[in-house]
Amino acid sequence: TKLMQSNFAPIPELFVSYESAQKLKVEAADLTSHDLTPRQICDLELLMNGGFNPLKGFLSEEDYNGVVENMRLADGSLWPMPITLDVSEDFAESVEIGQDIALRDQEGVILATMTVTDRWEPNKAREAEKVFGADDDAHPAVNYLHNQAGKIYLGGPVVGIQQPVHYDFKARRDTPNELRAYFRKMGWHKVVAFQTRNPLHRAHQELTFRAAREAEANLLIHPVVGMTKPGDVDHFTRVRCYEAVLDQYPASTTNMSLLNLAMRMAGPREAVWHGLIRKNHGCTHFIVGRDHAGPGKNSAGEDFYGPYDAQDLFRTHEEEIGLKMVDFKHMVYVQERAQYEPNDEIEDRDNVTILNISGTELRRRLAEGLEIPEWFSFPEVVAELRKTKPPRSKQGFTVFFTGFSGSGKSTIANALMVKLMEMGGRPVTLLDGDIVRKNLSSELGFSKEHRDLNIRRIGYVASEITKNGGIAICAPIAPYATTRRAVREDIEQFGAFVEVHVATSIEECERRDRKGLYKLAREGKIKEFTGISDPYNVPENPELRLETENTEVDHCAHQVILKLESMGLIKA
Ligand code: PPS
Repeated sequence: TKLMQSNFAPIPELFVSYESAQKLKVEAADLTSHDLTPRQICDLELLMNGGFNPLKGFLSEEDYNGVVENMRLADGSLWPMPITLDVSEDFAESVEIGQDIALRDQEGVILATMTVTDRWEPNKAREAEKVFGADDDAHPAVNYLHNQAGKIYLGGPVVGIQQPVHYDFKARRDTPNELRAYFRKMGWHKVVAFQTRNPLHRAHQELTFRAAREAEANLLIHPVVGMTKPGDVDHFTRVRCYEAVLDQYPASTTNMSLLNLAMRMAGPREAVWHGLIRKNHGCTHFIVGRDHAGPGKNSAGEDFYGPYDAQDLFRTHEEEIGLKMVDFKHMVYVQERAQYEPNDEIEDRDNVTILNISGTELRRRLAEGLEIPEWFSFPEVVAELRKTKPPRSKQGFTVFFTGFSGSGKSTIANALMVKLMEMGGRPVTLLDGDIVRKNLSSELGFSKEHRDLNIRRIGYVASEITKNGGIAICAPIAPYATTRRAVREDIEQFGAFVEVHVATSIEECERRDRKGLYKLAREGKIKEFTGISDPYNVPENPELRLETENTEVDHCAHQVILKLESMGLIKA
């Protein structure tokens, strides 16, 4: 095997000099501007600082086709991931080939200019199949491709003006050349990089120690802080966890640096891409684990890739990547020996106790506030995770009542609020239909568009309350199932969403007619009245359905309380 040595020489960046950048900034005021998406900002940062070397800009059509079809740029060099500037059709039509455009961040700060050499409509289904392995929206990057990315791609060389600004963990962010300079200064000739998007526990520490020992290399913990898999622990929490673990490593042999990469979860191709990126950052070795950058299950409930596909593809291209792979051993805890060992190397497995806590099990224990043993993780890491993810009984949540006007939503919601306030512990906000229409949606009527807007506003406020640990009780009619689902998705990022269908029949509501509105609706004096002259989609799978006829309000509210208890949201 060829001896790998870290490359100290700087790699090419796409930045112009400070003086030229100042000049360009002024000149660019007249250019057509593209506002970069968060993912494009991540891509641009690594394009400009050399992390994506040899790319000189967003891919041209020819390079794109080569990358999609056989992981190669038009000049033959290995590149597995399409780095593309997706834009809307309208924007694409507004630019001409050969034109320079300004690439701006979301505050309008100019980061780069790009000469548009290519504009095309990609075959997204093909891209999904070839790059991500299946045209299936259950894959986060395929979902992004179809449902978020613009229809048209623009390609062309980029001139870097400035790095995207980061306000967090500045001292821990390094460009490839900064890391190369660091390795040079420290005299590190071999460096093994560990890619991660998860908090580090004892098993990871053991495996990184082993990797460094095996490769006789220094260690770079290189976590991704750009974009990872939806639902991951946020990077702020993770970096605090990494900082805590870093104290457990010998300081002179290990470093940690944050990588502002937007991951695609593309398994094998992603592993090769990660390798090339680490090579650019001056590393010589790279740890590839089981199911590297795995996207989870496809829509049929199966894995997108085999557990070792990433290792296989990496191995095939190892020479060309220019980085040696250190393959991840699945580490498990052997109780009798009080240490971690590679699962496949335990010979006396029938005579020892092998312990392991999966990611799913860890999340369950955090959600339920259960013990996380010391053999599994570090107390500091567990403390950080518990702060971010308190047990469900301390998290915020939303109770969302839906039903006809006069069904009893408000009355039950009110009773529920009082009961929750009696218990105490979390602030409670009632977003009743009428209150919202007065304070948030006073200009709206009852067309489908207006009702949707009204419900989305309620959902937004409820999601903020939930995020901040409070209880939101919503009680609008919310007649459309798709809108309710959208609100559910907004809220479930932060806490539980409990849909309660107040199933009072339209006949009963009309019989009660508390506000006299049904009479007016029948007379045609109120148009688009839900249940009379406007639709109501009955919830198919609400967390709870309440029959109110012949049932006391108090009892209805109590049923909600019981539901919340059974979901672990409140303690009995
Ligand atoms: S929606 O569809 O969810 O936006 O409706 P919401 O904000 O809950 O408002 C419903 C209350 O407005 C009164 N109202 C009407 N309801 C339904 N259809 C029409 N056309 C209408 N016009 C006025 C009605 O009193 C509802 O109050 P609740 O508390 O539901 O009885």
